[in-house]
Amino acid sequence: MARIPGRAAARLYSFGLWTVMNRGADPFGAPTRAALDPLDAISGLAAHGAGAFELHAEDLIPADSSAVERDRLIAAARRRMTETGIVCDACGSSMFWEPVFKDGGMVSNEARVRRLAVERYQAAIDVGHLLGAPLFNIWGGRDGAEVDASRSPIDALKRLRDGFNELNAYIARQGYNMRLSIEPKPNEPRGDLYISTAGHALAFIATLDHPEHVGVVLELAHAAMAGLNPAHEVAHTLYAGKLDGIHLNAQRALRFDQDLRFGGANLKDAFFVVKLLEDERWPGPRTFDAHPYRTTDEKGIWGFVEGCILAYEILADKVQQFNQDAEVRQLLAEIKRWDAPSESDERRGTSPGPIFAYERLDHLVFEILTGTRRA
Ligand code: XLS
Ligand code: MG
Repeated sequence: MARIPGRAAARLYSFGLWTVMNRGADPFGAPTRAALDPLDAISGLAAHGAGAFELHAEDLIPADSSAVERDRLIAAARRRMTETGIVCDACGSSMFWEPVFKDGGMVSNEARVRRLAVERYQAAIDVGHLLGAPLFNIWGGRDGAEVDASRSPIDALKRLRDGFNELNAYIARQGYNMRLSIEPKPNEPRGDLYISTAGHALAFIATLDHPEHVGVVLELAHAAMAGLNPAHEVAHTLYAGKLDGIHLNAQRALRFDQDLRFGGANLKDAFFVVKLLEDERWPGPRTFDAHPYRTTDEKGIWGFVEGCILAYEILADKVQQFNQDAEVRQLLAEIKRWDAPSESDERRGTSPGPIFAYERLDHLVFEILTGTRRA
């Protein structure tokens, strides 16, 4: 739980281990920070306000580790978790990083690589289970096309369907108490991914053998990369009862994956996502998936962590302020009045209807967000 001095510890905040282990590299520059040990990432997160963490199995256990090494690292992580009280809320795999998966994992044109991808996911699912993760989240970072002539997108979707069905069957066979989720994203950064938005993910899930076991992890930056309204993306997954996780960060629209700290861009979008999660009392962890700036040093990482959490807390306070503001309430009540049919409706026919006070309402959001509202 959040342990930042002076702030309530009411919400469960989570970070991907890869966020604090990120070394500041980007497509045009080498790392600017030393590598952080995954066990220190776990303790550091616990000490700086996070109550949970998410990981790629490979963040903790390098891909070529022996079984003995794997067990040793899992035992060490579990010890850190017991010592600090932090829990693991989701696991995944970063196989997309490795050259063998350059043409995709479960969509690769090589049957051998597709098999390897499923086996790697199964091994990562085992790691998640041993760390107590209730969710296995798949972001298929290479499951897209740089060259559309290379395969039919329908074949790619069928391969993904078969892969997800097999993973679901594996979880059931093992008796794990774990759901699967898909994290959509439009591109990475040169290939177009097949499962690009919340809508794609929801439609795809409906084609699986057990759609009831599969949900969506929605990332704000991914919605912004597609030029979409992140709050509407979150709303679709909530409406479908499928929001299994949220990745909070910031991103300017239609750019490559920036993964800016939460609050680092598009304040209003962030506000309306927080408003939705808070108003709907969504019970899941508030997970951050962002990278400290390239100019941040090893110590600065913890300021990044606290900053993301504080940004959420501040926006949650703003949501409360908005919901309690007398003028906002009055304007919303006036709008609501028109929701019920009335006897005069027939007389009004197709007249253009009332002038809603949207200009004022929108300005009030601005005043609340900028801290200039005096009410
Ligand atoms: C990348 C994704 C990734 C997932 C976890 O863009 O956001 O970090 O969240 O694999
Ligand atoms: Mg993410």
